Amino acid sequence: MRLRSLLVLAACAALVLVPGAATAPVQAVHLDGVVGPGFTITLADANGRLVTQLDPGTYEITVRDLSDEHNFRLFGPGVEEFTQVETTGTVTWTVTFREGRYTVQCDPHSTQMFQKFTVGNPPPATTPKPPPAAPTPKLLATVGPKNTISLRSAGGAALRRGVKAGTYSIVVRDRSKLHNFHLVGKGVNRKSTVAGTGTTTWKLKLSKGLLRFYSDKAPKTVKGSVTVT
Ligand SMILES: [Cu+2]
Repeated sequence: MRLRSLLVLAACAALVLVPGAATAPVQAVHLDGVVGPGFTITLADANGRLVTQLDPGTYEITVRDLSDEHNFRLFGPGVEEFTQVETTGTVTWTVTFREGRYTVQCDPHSTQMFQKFTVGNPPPATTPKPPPAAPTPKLLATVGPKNTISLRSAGGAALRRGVKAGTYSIVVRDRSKLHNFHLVGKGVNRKSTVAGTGTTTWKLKLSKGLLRFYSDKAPKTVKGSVTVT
């Protein structure tokens, strides 16, 4: 027992005393990349585990490109390495990863053949939010109560300068049992019923041109128009 301890101690002392041992470069961690022969691409560590997170540092990566219709690309902060699509073969890259996000992908099939991993602890990836969809502008269509008809802005203003082409929610208020609201324009032909009253909303696409509206009971007198620009 004592002898063995002494031997271990001696061995340790010998290691420490090896000239240059303290300054020898740190061995690069080895990783394995494979693409093909089918639609698969992987980057794994020495134990065969898919790489999801690594420490910053230098890595030696052996890539086997097994397909002439796929390639292996590795990119991220400070790193851009790739094999050719048309060729197969094995290549070894020495790369230095720093904190950030890295991607392995096949370029022709980058949406289905990829693997992402982080190095260090980068801040969470932020996906820019799409701008909120603009609300559909409203127009107010009114017929009645007497022999009146109008198409106005949502706020009730007259549309003297017309309206811009686009999709609108048109709130139709039919307040007369004698008239209806009939809207006619390029690609538009909608009407409420003459006898009925009430409020409905039409979602319509208004194209450039003249937009006419009238009561089918009195189209010559109960009428109006707005220009779509
Ligand atoms: Cu591919």
